[in-house]
Amino acid sequence: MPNWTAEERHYITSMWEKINVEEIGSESLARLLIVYPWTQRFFSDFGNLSSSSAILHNVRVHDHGKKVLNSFGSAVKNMDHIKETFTDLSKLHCEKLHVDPENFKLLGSILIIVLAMHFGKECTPSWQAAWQKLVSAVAHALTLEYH
Ligand code: HEG
Repeated sequence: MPNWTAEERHYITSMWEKINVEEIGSESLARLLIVYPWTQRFFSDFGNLSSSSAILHNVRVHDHGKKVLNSFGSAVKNMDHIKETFTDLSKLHCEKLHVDPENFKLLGSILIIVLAMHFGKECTPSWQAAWQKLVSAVAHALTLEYH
């Protein structure tokens, strides 16, 4: 797991405090489902996912996006113990949900794009480097219980 510089911790925690988890979480999950449509197969019981607008307005997508980003927030709060934080979720995604771990990376890059759209000029290259490191660490931690 990564070592964090004071600057990286700052970029991550200060932006996290400003994030509207429901808004950013639901937009990120909706974009994942729209941009990479094969990811829809994991959410076949979520109702209407037949168009971009259906996905963007789907209440189950909103709820789940919020849940995923809140869980992501536990990485922000436990930056020095990211592996341990995701042990149970890694087991769940492997054994019960059968999610291909490649998708964790896709969601991470989408989250960075959504943050960049919301926070604009605040998202400097150094900001991006710190967040990229965080989303990679989370994606990696989520793969550790895969077998
Ligand atoms: Mg996953 C459930 C977190 C990526 C598919 N995901 C969950 C849950 C959490 C979570 C907290 C609820 C677990 C529970 O009910 O105990 N997911 C999580 C994180 C990330 C991630 C932190 C990556 C950053 N998930 C992810 C991706 C997919 C996926 C990329 C598929 C493309 N997750 C998935 C599904 C469920 C969860 C299908 C069950 C949803 C349901 O039926 O409610």
